[in-house]
Amino acid sequence: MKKSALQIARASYQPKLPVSLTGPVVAVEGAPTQSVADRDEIKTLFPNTYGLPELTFERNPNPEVGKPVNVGVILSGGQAPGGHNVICGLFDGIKTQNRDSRLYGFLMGPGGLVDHDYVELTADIIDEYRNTGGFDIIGSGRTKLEKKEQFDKGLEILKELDITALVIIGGDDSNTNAAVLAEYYKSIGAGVQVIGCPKTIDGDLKNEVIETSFGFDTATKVYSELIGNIQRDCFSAKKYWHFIKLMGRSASHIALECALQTQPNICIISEEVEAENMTLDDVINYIADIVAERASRGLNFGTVLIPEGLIEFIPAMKSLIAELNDLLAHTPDFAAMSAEEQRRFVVESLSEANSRVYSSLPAGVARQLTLDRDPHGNVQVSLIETEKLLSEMVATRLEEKRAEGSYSGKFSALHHFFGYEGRCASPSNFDADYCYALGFNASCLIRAGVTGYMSSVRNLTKPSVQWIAGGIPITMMMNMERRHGAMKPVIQKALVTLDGAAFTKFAEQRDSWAINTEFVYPGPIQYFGPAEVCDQCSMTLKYEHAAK
Ligand code: FBP
Repeated sequence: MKKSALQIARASYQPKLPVSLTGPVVAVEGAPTQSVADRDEIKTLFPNTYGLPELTFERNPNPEVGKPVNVGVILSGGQAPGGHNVICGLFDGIKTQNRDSRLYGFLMGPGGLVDHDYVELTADIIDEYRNTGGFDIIGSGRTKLEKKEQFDKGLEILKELDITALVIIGGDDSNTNAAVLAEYYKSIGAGVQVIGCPKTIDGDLKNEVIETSFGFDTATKVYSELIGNIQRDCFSAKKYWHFIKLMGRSASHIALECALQTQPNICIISEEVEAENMTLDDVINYIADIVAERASRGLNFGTVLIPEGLIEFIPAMKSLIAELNDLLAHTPDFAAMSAEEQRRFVVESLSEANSRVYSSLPAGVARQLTLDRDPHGNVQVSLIETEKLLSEMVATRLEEKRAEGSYSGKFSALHHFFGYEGRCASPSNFDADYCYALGFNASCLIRAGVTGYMSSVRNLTKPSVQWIAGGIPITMMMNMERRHGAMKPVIQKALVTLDGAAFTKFAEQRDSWAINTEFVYPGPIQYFGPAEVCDQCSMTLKYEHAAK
């Protein structure tokens, strides 16, 4: 395969490991842990893997030679920059322990385990993928591993290949499944450890002990570059309002980080919309008022950042979607109905208030809310054109203002959606190092003999040699939530907190960004050059650390 000059140069980058992982390690146990909520239920559901201690790895002065181990690895869910480096780190880790160790990749996500679709990852293959973006080394998928039959079927191939540890690289849902699988294999004495790795560009798999998920850093840098480029064009031409939707199915971390990096005129944060109990009209008025104010100063241009998940956070929409989820989960023949029958069925079956909201939506958006959920039961918000919905409603509101005499500007809107552009980008130095460390660290968790743990690398605002490596019991991050119409144990999603350091920084400045034009142009990710350009972590991480 032909390679670009950057790919060739980048292949020889050697990711930096935390100093504790640069030689044999010993696992130091912390105190026993508890789940973040619903402790009795989680403890009952995970009798074998609940309450385990946190682990930290330190250099081992008296190492023993490691035995060879066969390990399986799965990439699960949406792509995130750095996934290949997790696998490279894992490969190098198990080979460092014993060169006869072997790594098998299950193909196209968790489905590969169930369908016995796999490839042995040899040094030749691994070397082709060092420091590259994408998940194409083994592919990814969204099959949900949740049934005993799937676990048993997977165990057959694990036994056949003599695999005694499985690493699942995924987001909150996939790591939830990893915890359930770990518990099951432990309960039947299967002799297979299960280790998770925190992946998602959305940045919503984080907590006190997992500082960030990998991929967030690179993806937000790519989007910020693009937003900066648009802002420079916008400031040059001075004639368009750009409505830019940004990925992040649920939490608004991506939009917030990009706002901090680029200083747009407007950025909507879904979590604030929910907390302030804002209606769709409130959001429209907020945007239209800023557009009108800028127009009164002769500024008929600007940028609006919109988080992909906004629609689900508008309280009336949230209640509608929750009822729809239950309704659809209990209506197996829904997919067989015609579009017209579906609409009538939904309107008649919903409660009065939700039925009214549903009927008031543009037909395309309403229909999207009833289409197939992803395997984890989520509405596929990336398919809803919120950026167009908002700009059309803003245009209507501005015409009302014009009629009232409070607006006399020009409003010409352009639309963008940034998501897929960033998910497979070549990992930033931060993600290249972080991912390699997460994978290498997973090999140490395997060596330590534990199961149901997530690979954890902390102290991330410091240079990578000072990072702290260890493991966190996944049950520690869990609570009970309603999914598919039933209560399920899941990893608690980290939403933007309105008293958090990143949001506070944004809120302090946004009124000034709205009226004055204070755009920042971050430019493309740099891989070679001064550390202050190449090795910076995300602003979210920086502000969150500074506040500790
Ligand atoms: P993960 O949570 O699996 O990392 O995926 C996140 C995401 O990139 C969201 O931002 C987006 O809504 C979704 O995946 C898109 O899914 P798909 O790749 O299936 O189109």
